[in-house]
Amino acid sequence: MEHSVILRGYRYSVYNRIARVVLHEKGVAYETDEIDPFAPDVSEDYLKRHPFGRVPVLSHGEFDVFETSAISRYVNAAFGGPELMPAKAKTLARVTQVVSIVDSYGYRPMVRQVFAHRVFRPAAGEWADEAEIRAGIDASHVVLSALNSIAKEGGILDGQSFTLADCHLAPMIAYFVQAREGANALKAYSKLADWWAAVSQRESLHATEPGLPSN
Ligand SMILES: N[C@@H](CCC(=O)N[C@@H](CS)C(=O)NCC(=O)O)C(=O)O
Repeated sequence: MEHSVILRGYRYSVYNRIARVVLHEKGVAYETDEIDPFAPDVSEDYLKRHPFGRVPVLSHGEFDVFETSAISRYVNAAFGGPELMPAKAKTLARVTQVVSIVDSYGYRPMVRQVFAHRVFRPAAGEWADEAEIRAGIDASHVVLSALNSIAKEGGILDGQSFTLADCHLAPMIAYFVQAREGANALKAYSKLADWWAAVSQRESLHATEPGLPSN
């Protein structure tokens, strides 16, 4: 009997979307369990699966895994479909580097500051802070520059190959460029902008578009 796959997460979460892109690219059928990690009443059951109370968690039968980079590697290894991790050591290092850059240095400025304050919070009818947007754009430049250097080197982020680097980066950039300041900032990094022009057309991104809240 096949074990069920359940993605437990919040529809607007960029990390949730990363996991969805990976599942989609691998052709894995899955159910969703909607969990809002910002709600005051996250259930005890969920906190047993994710003691830090973040999203997402992937459940495959009895097996639960949290941390999106672990989820994406697990899905890539456990299921058929296209291989999303390169075999060559140096290319593999670049993929893991991009996943880590996005997580450690990109998420906060690009998503929590720029996208949240310019796009999401206004859509949800919440107060937004221009200073957060400015600080987020300032901090994003070093991230975009580092990613652009990796794209320039070739091998990954070239719009033709497709790896977990694309799966992790694309949902972040998709949110970032919804802010006009984000879209303008990306233009200065031409290899990355070319990559985004190609990758934003992928079926997996269209299929996982989360939309915005309406207030
Ligand atoms: N390191 C975690 C980060 C996940 C994360 O931060 N998710 C956000 C939503 S995009 C969240 O759950 N935030 C809830 C909070 O900050 O309390 C991962 O890779 O899964």
